[in-house]
Amino acid sequence: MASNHTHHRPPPVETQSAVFAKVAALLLGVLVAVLGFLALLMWADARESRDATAPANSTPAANDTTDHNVALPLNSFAGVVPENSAELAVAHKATDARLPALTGGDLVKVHMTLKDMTVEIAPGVKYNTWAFDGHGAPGPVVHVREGQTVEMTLTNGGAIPHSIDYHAARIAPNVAFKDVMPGESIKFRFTASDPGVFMYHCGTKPVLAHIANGMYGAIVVQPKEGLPTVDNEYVLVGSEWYLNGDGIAKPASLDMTKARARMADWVTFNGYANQYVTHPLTAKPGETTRFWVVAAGPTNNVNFHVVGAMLDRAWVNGDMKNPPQNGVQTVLVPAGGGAVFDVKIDEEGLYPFVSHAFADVDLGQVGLLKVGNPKGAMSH
Ligand SMILES: [Cu+2]
Repeated sequence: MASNHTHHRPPPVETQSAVFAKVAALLLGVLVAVLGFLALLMWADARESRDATAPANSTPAANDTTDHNVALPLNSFAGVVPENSAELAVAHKATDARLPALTGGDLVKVHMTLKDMTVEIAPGVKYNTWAFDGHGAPGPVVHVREGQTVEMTLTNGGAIPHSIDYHAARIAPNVAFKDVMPGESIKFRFTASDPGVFMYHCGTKPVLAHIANGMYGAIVVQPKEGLPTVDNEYVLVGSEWYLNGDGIAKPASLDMTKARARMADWVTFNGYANQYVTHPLTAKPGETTRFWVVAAGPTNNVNFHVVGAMLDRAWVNGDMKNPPQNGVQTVLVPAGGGAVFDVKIDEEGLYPFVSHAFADVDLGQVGLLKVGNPKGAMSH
């Protein structure tokens, strides 16, 4: 009876916990094995995606984007220009900032050809861009009216895959914004259903490199019912440049490490440092000037401000379905965003327009609105 009793007695506590310990050890072993395997998979995946961010071919410019050198300090070429930079600035033909005219009809055909080209981004400073044939960086301003259909044809005349992403489009990006191989073209249509000013850019990975190399521009969509009539309309695309050399003796290319570190060498309106200081935009006293501003980045915002004036009407974020703000000093245009500003100036003078993040002014993101013919103003 006693043995029976013993037999039927539940195992002693010690035995139970020993079994539990064995099971736990076994489970732990399995867990470690599974985690180890997962870690291996993640490592392989990371390796693969890192390789995938590298462009397919190996042009020198493309190689720069795979440079994983993160040694500090990074070399800055901010403000480095040749001795004759003042003459070069005067000789440089400023990008025409005037808003191009609208075209009639329901369909607006736009054809852009991408091209690897060397451009000047500051006086005597050359840079190897991936940009737009006939324009450099930024690309051409597209100007349409709300409701018009845009038929976009993109031809890739560059050496690696590129694409075009329109922020003004409601469209499946995997179809319309897909990569276009060198020598090939893509065509797609979208209806400009939202008024404002929008960025377009290459969306091929790594996007940071493609935008930093000059693949961006602006599309203006006029609201159907129109905006108040103004006297002058200018388009300003803000962007910054990250250089692997000073670009003077030989053209600079992208320094991807500096782009990641947000360490710009030059910051510009319409692709060239200080160009509208040397060649000011113009208005007459009493006129209203409209600025269509896009911050292309790749990373920097534009904190738009006109010194000595007010933003009389500010369509913040390019929102035209609501009334504009009135009499404001500075408005943030976020990277990848746009905004529209009407500025009425009565008094003759030189009025700087800036990004009020002054590190960017220091690197070239400043221009002048010359109102009337103020004394001491440059004649050109
Ligand atoms: Cu691209």
